Amino acid sequence: MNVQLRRIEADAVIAIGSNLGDRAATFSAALRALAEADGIEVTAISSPIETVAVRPDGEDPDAPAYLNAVVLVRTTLAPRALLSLLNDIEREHGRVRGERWGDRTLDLDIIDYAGLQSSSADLTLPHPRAHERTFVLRPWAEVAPEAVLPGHGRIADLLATLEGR
Ligand code: PH2
Ligand code: MG
Ligand code: MG
Repeated sequence: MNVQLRRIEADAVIAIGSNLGDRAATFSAALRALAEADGIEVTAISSPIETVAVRPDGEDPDAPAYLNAVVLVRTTLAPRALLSLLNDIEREHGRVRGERWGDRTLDLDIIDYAGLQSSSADLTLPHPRAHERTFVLRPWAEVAPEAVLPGHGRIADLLATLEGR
């Protein structure tokens, strides 16, 4: 008997950010690492956009500017396995964890995982601040204009409100 096991695939949304070093080179390397990882298929990559750094107390035009983009994937990895893969890729690209919202060579965040809503110490889904971040919503809307952020509604509507449209 030929039994084939097919792992269940989920759609996930990953945000990528960098405001230190050669941001474009870091993006390319991180995207390559994602595409080559087991259990991940990259289905769309937004255009990279340059954005003003957001700190806990608001935008900081004096901080190095970010490059931000959003990547859509299909994955057989469970949320925690995906998170640990992203943490590994961050580490391989010189990420040192320091100050909250501090400058970083590479940040990879899970924004949405199959519409799941869940919270634990190491992972909250969807990303708890995605709904208020134009640097996430704008590139996401480029590759998935009809997308919905669980608990918050259509991303196109969230973006229009944030951008005062
Ligand atoms: N990420 C942060 C904090 N601030 N600002 C911009 N513009 N882009 C980011 O990706 C970003 C940020 C924490 O993850
Ligand atoms: Mg982040
Ligand atoms: Mg992060």
